[in-house]
Amino acid sequence: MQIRPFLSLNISLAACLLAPVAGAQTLPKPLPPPKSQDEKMQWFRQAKFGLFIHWGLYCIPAGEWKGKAIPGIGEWIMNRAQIPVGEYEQLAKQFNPVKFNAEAWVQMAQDAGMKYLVITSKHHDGFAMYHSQVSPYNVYDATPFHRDPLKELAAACARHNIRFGVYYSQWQDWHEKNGAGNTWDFGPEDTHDHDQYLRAKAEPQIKELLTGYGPMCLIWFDTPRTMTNEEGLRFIDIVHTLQPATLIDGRLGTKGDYRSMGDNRIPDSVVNEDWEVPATINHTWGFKKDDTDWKSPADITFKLVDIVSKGGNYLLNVGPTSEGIIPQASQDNLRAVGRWLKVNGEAVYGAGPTQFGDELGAPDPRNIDKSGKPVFVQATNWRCTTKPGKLYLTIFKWPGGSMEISKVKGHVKKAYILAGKKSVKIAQTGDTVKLTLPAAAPDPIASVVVLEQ
Ligand code: JFZ
Repeated sequence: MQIRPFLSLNISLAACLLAPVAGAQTLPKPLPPPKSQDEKMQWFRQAKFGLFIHWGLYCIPAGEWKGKAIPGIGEWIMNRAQIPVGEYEQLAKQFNPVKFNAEAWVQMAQDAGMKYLVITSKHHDGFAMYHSQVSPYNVYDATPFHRDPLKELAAACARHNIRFGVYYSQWQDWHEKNGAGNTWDFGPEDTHDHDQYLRAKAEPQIKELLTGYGPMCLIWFDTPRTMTNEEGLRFIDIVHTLQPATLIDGRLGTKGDYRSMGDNRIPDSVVNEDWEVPATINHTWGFKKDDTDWKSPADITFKLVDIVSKGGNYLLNVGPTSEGIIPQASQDNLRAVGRWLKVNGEAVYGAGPTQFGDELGAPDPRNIDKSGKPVFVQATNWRCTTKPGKLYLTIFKWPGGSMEISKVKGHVKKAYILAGKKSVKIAQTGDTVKLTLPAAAPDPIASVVVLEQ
């Protein structure tokens, strides 16, 4: 039994007393309508770094079905192994992640320096990870767990000042006859009545998510495939009516509030619009027991600063286990990034893209790809992020002694290392600035030199 302050005031005392501690959640009211698109995007432009969470029944098989390893991303196992609905559904009876602790997950996101959290409310497998009234195929009604992890996470996010959002697979739903994607149970796609599916399940579930979980920072729609513009507009209408401040990602099939890049696809150069890269910390979204190839703290830090220097946001994923635990290695690596951000976050949060561009790399004219274009060779020595009057040079390959920056616009008044504010000697001739640096890198991951103008 949940307390929903803005839905029902009529909760009996007995129900309150019976509610498990973790289930008794108070949630803030949704945000007022933004006055402009800039105002709507403001938190997103500030946030830069978010936690993506893929959690669902697929974390139980964790990449293995009937003793066989199933290749590909973990959350696609039902599709990849062509598991019939009736068999896949049985997983719900085993779902009992008793170690799940919303507070601990959100604390980890906070320690990692992440400012928003986006969790799968329903992935392509059709299983709702929240207490839905629309379909009993949900974590509250169909499992022995009998809790609503999204409600608990939304409340923990509110306590920690982390924005809460959900992923929702609005087109593919392998559990439903009229959803898209399941042709092994339900026959060819052209025999599915997709519109019926949208009206009977996807749209009502989006309404539930927008009314029962407090302020929703964004909805992350995905894989629209053949969805029409008109069908997309119906979702936009629901979002605008119920929570006008909620952002819509770039995969609704109809224009959203920002662009979603391909998975793990960081663009080569600055992209001058609002955008985000969804990315894995290993090679899967949903937990797979044999994928332990974790991105290191240095790699994640580079990718984050690289993305910010190109104007985007980094939505980095973890795949919790069927016990409800975020794999320890992902936690450790994310916390190491958070320690770096504690010292150097000024170069990331709210920072704009580079003033330069040449430091990002260049196409190699001797190396032509299949489409006839020269292959872009990324440079990784340093990145530049900006704020009014300030250039942040995040240096990954410490030059030792000195470093020259050319094409600097305007006069540099002073420079210092962000960690400890230790002053750096500068000499500017025209648009070239020479920095005299300590011989050894101050930080083994990356050191930020601030140029003030
Ligand atoms: C989708 C999902 O199918 C997948 O399971 C996961 O949730 C991921 C975040 O999103 O997969 C996609 C969707 C779009 C692209 C790549 C993978 N894309 O545009 O490159």
